Amino acid sequence: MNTQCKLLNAGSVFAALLTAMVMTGCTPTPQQQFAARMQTQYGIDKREVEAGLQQAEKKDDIIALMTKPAEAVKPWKDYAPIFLTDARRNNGVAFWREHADTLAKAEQQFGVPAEYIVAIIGVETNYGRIMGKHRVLDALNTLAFYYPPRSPYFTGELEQFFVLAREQNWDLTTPMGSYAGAMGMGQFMPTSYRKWAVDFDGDGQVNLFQTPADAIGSVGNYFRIHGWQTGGAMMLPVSFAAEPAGSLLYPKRDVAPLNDLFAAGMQAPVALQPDWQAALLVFDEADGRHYYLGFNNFRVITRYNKSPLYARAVLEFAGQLKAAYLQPSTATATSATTPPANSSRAGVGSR
Ligand SMILES: [Ca+2]
Repeated sequence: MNTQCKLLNAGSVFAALLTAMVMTGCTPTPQQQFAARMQTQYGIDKREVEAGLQQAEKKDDIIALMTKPAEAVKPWKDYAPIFLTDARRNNGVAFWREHADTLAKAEQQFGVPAEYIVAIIGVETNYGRIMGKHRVLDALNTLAFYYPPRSPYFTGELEQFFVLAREQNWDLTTPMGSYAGAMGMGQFMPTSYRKWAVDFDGDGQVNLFQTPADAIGSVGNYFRIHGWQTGGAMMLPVSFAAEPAGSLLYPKRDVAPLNDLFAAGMQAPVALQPDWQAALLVFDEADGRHYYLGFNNFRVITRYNKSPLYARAVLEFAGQLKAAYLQPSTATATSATTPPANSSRAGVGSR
């Protein structure tokens, strides 16, 4: 018991005036509690953790950015042009050509076609061009301690960041990332970095910031771990005579047998078995509202970022990349008239 606590217990006449100080002295701050937990659970000296946290800054701009993620407000017709640009596609084809052997190896090892891995790295960071301008320590510190709606999640990520930094021998203040703390070419959160990032070039380090091979292998491994089925269906347009109930739409209704959708009047352009499984998606396109089935692999992409808009952008971009990769003369011919990459946004880091 410290001196201030003794004063309070002794009933000192000054006790009331000292209450605020006493409370500070007797009750550990959230940061002190965090540091104590890091020592107990991970064996990292709490004084080191407290010293690390003292280097962290609270960033009000990060809290502002968290309140309105782009994909929460934009319909597909406005969302798609942000990611599906000629410039990004040409960058993707160049990335694919440069790392063709590594992508082929990843496809063989994880069962994920190259175009999906190239699409993810393109949508996330435009092939390492935009990996985030925030110190990861600041981002996670801000969201763990000063953003109550997501505090439990980001406190967990801050814990994993301290452990990751120790494992990777990083200075805590060095890694840069998105405003949510996602890092590297594939924008991995600390938990994902520790669990699923792989050393795919075999140099003994897992470096998602500077080693494309590690980023490629890590995205492939992430998809495989989250249930990617090689050759599985992705998305299929369907229609309804009358607007289906909202309870049938993803994510309220997840991937499930199609019986209830057929019962609601769903019509598909190909024959589907009622016991096949898919989620029902809706997108507001330029010519109105359209429905689609999203199959297992579509949902796997949403494990990278939960937004169906994001998953569709990855899916369509992958198709464009593959077509351009197989027809190199077309990609070259359009490059002279393409606009610059239109994105200031790194991944928001749900993975
Ligand atoms: Ca490596």
